[in-house]
Amino acid sequence: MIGRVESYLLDKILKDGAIHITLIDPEKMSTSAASHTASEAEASETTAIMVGGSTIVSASDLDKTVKAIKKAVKIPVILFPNNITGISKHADAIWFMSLLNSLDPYFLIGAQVLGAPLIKKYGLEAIPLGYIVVGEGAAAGVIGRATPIPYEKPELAAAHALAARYLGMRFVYLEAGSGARQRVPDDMIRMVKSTDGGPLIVGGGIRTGEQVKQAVGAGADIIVTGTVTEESVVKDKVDELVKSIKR
Ligand code: 1GP
Repeated sequence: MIGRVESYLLDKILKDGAIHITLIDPEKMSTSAASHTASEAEASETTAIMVGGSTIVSASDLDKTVKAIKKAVKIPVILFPNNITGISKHADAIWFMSLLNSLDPYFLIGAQVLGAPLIKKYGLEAIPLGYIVVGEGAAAGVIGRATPIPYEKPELAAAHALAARYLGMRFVYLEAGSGARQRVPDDMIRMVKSTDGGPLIVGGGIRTGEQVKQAVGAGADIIVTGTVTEESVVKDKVDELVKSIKR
């Protein structure tokens, strides 16, 4: 069943061609910095806020951050969990994700089984997502015990994305890893999009409007950035990224 947040994302993609989402890692900033970042990003027309990070262990810190962000913005707050500690009742939705190229069954289905009853109890909207780690993979690759897909093997990424879609996952995420030196190559985005066709999220190592433009041109529907907003004046940077989608 498609919920309110998912419908909102799909409508925005339809209307604008592609969208930008701002990722906030509660471990990398204080609660007040997180709410400031979220409200600046909202003012620059980012579509939603994602909250998560590969090494989150404190559910209470996560709760505080999500609560503060919810107070600061009207756009949806979507959890991006690395584990069961990435679940907060204060969010609007959660990417209900499986790390498809993990060698560890815990990240394929184990954490999901543990987390599902809590998600139901909290009434969070669960949005099914196939998560695929590519290239260096960074912390997401290490923590998730992934065998990252090499950049020069786009057909493997396409096969993973197609399998995700056949399993009923409504979104696919190509993840180069937070702070990756090289973002997901356009060839890979293009091949995944032409093989599979469904909503495609791309993130990891994206830093400039020009890169956003190229990734969207190759077929990305949602661009996620985190690191670059931590390192820049949020409003100026998100303005640059969002404008390059809309242009
Ligand atoms: C990480 O894809 C996201 O999960 C965002 O990556 O921090 O490199 O923008 P960056």
